[in-house]
Parts: sequence; C-alpha cells; structure tokens
Amino acid sequence: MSVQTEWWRTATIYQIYPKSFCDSGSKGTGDIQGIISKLGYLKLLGTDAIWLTPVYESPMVDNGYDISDYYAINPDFGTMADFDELLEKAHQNGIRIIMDIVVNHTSTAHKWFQSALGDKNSPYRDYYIWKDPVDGREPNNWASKFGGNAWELDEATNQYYLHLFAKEQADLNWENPQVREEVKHIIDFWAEKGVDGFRLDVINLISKQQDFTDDESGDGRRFYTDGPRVHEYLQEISEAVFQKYGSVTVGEMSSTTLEHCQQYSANDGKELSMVFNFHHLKVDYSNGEKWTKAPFDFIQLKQIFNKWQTGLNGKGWGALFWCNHDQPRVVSRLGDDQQYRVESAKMLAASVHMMQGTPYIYQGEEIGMTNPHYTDISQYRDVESTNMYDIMVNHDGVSKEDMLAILAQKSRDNSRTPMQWNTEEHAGFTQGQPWLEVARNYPEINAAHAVDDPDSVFYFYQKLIQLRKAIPVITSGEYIDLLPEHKQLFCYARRDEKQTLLCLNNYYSEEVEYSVPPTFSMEKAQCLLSNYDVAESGNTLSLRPYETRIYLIEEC
Ligand code: TEU
Repeated sequence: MSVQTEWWRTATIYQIYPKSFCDSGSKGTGDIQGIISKLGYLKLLGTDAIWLTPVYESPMVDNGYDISDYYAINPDFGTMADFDELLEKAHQNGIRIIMDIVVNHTSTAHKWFQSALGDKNSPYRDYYIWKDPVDGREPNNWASKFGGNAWELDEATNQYYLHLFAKEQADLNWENPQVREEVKHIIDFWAEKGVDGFRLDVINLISKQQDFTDDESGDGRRFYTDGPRVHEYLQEISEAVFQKYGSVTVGEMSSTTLEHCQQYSANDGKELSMVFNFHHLKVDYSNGEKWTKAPFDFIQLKQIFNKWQTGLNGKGWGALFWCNHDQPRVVSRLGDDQQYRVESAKMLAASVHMMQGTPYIYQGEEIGMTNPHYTDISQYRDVESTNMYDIMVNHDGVSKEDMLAILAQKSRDNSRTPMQWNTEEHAGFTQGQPWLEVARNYPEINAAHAVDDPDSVFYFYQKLIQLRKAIPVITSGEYIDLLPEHKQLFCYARRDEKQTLLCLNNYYSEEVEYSVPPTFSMEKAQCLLSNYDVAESGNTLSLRPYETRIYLIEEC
C-alpha cells in the first residue's frame, strides 16, 4: 500500500481506559458493554479507531498491564462474547479496534511464570530472565520504573528475576525464540478475530544487553532501552503477523531517540506504523526527575516538537498526543483548568492536532476533563503512585504535604478518574461506588453538557478531526517553527507545494501581539478555526488569553 493511502495517516484515534470509561451496571468499574453503549458518542466525535488498553485476564496490580492470560477477557470487563460484539458493532459504525499488547513482561500470575517459579527445570524457566545473586544480593543496580531495585528473589532456587516495572510484572526473555513464537501466536489470535491494529507496550525495552552489568551512571535504562536486537525482533514479528494482516501498529517507546524512531516507523513498513515518544511530556520534570513539582519549560517544549516534527518528516511517523492513562490531564498541566479551561483545552488541542502524525485523544480530553486535585493518599490507587509515596515519605524524608502536592501534579491517577458523562451521581459512570473517586467538577464538566453546547471543547475536537481529513497539508506538509524563542507564543507553519497552514497559539493568559512574517500573504488567508471570534485581518494580530487560530493559505 502506498504511503499516501494508508488510512491511519489521516485518522484520529480515541483511547479508552475501560476500567474508568463506563460501567454498564453497579460494579464501580467500567466494562465492555459500557463501551458498546457509547459507540454513538464516539462516532459523533469522529473517532476512526479505538485503542483499548488491556482487557485481558489480569490480577490488575497495574490495571491490566500485568497479563495472566493473553487469550481471555478479564471477567471484570465481560466475556469474549462481549468483546466480539464490541468488535462487530464498532466496525458497523466505521470504527476500528486497536488492542494493547503487553509483551515486555507478563503477570507473575501467568501460567508460564507460575511454572518457572521455584523450578530451574521448568520448560518455561527460560521464558524469563533469571540471574544468580552477586555478593549475596541483587545481580545489579538496575531500578524498577515503579521504585526500588528491578530484581526479585525466588527463594526456592536462590535466583533473581528481572522486573522493570512492578515485582508482579516479570520481564520476558526475548532472546528465547520460543518466547517470540508465543508473541506471534498471541497477536495472530487477535488479528484473526478481525482486530485492526496493535499498540505495543514499552516495546523498545524488549532487548536487554546480555551482560547485565551495574550501571555506574544511571538506573540501568541505557542497557535495555532501544537495545541491541530490538529492530531485529520487531522485523521478525512484523513480517510474521502485522504485514500478513495489514495491521496498524503503534509502539510505545520509553526514553527513546529520534534515530531509533526513524527506523521503528520507517516508511518501508518493516517494523511499525508509528511511535509514541514522551520527550515533550518531560518538560515539567526538574532535572529529568518526574517526582518533583515544577513549572513547564515552554521553550524546551517547542524545541522538542521542532526536533521530532522535522526529524520524522519523510522518514517515519509519530503519534500526536498530550494525554493518556499515564499522564496528568493536559488542561491542568499546560493550560488553565479554572478561568480559561475551555479556551486553553481548545488551544492545546489545536496546537498538537495541526502537526504531522496521527492524533490520539484520551477519554475525557475531548470535554476538557481536569486533574481531580486529590488531597489525601487514601484517594490514590495507582501502584506507581503508592510505591513512590512510600519510598519518598517513609525512606527519603520528603514531607507528606510535599509528596501530596507532587502526586496531585504528577500521579497517573489524575487521568484515571471516571469518565464524566452527565450530572447524575458519580457523573453517570456507574450505579455503584466508583473504584476511584470522580473529580468534583463533574456537574459542570461532562459529556452531556458538551454534546448540548455547540461551542464546547467536544465540537472543537470534532472539527479538528474533520480538518485533518479535508486539508492535505496537515498530513503531508513540512513543519516550520515561526517563533522558537518567543516566551508566550507557539506559532508554526505547515507547508507543501499547494497549501500553507498557520497554527498560532497563545500559551498564556496575557494578550499578545504577533506580526505574521510578510512571506505569508494574510490577505489570502482563511481562518479555519479559532476558540474566539476572529474579525481582524492583515498580518498584525492580537492573540487573546489562550487563543488559537488556524489559517489556511491556498497557493495559486
Ligand atoms: O507505560 C510505560 C512507562 O514507562 C510509563 O508511561 C510509565 O507509566 C511512567 O513513565 C511511569 O513514570 C506502559 C503503560 O502505559 C503503563 O500503564 C504500564 O504501567 C507500563 O507500561 C508497564 O506495563
């Protein structure tokens, strides 16, 4: 298939975190029937495909990213018949389904791990990564991404297994060809059912450097990030399954580089369709440390987008996103979730949707949902957040108040609060008690209000989705940052032989003037979309608080 005609280059994908999306009953957790009941809403938005975070059988230590059976649906979410119904009804509505594949690790409750544990002769022992103790302790100093050392002792055999995430998530040994065969089999099973694509969890961590030495200068990530055989493995899986089924694939790339992503998502289609990278979401980390409370670095944000937009153009393909189930809500993070909530939610949407790539909308983002601003540790459920609270408060001497302020800004639970559907109790998410507290602002911020209001954030997203399909330069044009050093404005152009698009954004609450360079003939420009009424014309503009404007100039 030629590069231009692949459906996902003009598509917008909607991410569903099923546990928090819609409960069809009173369990307090969302389910597949709940998703089915909202397909009309997703169609109205213009969703081309749903990325469904894991719905497989799982002890739910990491909300489904700890899979215990890749071939079964978690009963909390429903049955395989429910899943088949979702697939069929989504397809009837013109919506594709992308499954989340988590194969860097399995749950320790998986039958492979259960067989491997305590038995060096198990046929599954070599599915995982085992090492002898060194000087009576862990084999090396690699850190788990959820805090503490990345090795856990199996007392019966006196060997440690590797877990880059929670200790209940054991890393698979991709060096073992049988593991790779299992992975192909899993993906084949879902593709055969008619699933349209796959999101591959932390897929750039699957190949570890085999000497497993201490990392003298870090936490070990340089020894397994974009590791020695990762491209080879991806090509093997792609050839065996993705190419066979024509699946769309998006790789989640942790701490990756542009050079690797050019190869992962290269136009030859030998590895993946596109990549997620997270560099633009670390601009509010202090010295690269997530667990800090820091303002965001606006200049750095623009530099990162510029690097990735120009670096992938013509070479690879990126996913465009602000939000997912691991990230705080963008309107609370980079916008203003009080006075200018609606304006800033729209501005942030426009500024990322007008770039090159495939945009992803995370449930609730399309109605401008905010962080819940929790104030007590008992309100949190996320394993990463509770682990870090324990480590930082009980071991590192951080005060409870400081840690709660950090969590309120950085915790993954900020995005996992139940979807706000309407003004009913618990925001219409469940008839029972929600597993995670609903944000208190649901009487004002909810999908029912958004759908009733033609000026809502929801319809702004709908329009952005439509623009991507109607205006070719959004997909194909080169990216030019017009104001890399400006402290308040983020203005860029997209350009091809026929069209120029301007995306002008004020990231702050003070009004500011901007003179569009004379090379852009503003008298020919058509304002396609804004979050304010736009009356002025000419090259000198005044951008109001969090204003965004999208202009199109057709070259004759
Ligand atoms: O996340 C990978 C990952 O490293 C991060 O997004 C992580 O949650 C964050 O950096 C912690 O600070 C993926 C999934 O999206 C996440 O939900 C899982 O917990 C993780 O993999 C393990 O499967």
